[in-house]
Amino acid sequence: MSSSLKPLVLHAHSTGPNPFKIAIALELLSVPYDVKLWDFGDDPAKGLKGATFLKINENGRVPALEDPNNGVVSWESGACLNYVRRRYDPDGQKLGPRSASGGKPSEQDIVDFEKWEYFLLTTLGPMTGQTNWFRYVC
Ligand SMILES: N[C@@H](CCC(=O)N[C@@H](CS)C(=O)NCC(=O)O)C(=O)O
Repeated sequence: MSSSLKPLVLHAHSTGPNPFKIAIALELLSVPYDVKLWDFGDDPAKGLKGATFLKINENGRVPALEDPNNGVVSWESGACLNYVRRRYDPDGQKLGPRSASGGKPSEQDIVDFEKWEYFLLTTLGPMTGQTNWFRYVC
């Protein structure tokens, strides 16, 4: 990845698992990024529900991702991941979707990518989170 890129800012929480998905994608693509950690709660300067962070993500959750190279701000891990893919892996060489033959991905290749992406985002991630929460926290 070009060394002239300004580091992206990945907004995260020290124990929250969702921002890791974005960090993994950025690492895989060698895109430089800095992590900014926030607290849970509504502290105006440090909290996810505080005025400063709500200007970045009005939904008050991490991950959120800022790209100072073009001013794009994204949040929700799926939206962040898809932004990173489109912008920094436009041919899908590292993250996909890829075709087995090396040509342009077919509609089936794209669906095969998206079905696992959505399974991760809507099922595996949330269910794993609930299991950990109810087994270890409650
Ligand atoms: N569906 C969201 C979930 C985001 C989420 O719940 N993040 C947690 C940390 S991993 C959070 O910010 N929790 C704080 C809260 O819900 O107030 C995504 O995939 O980005």
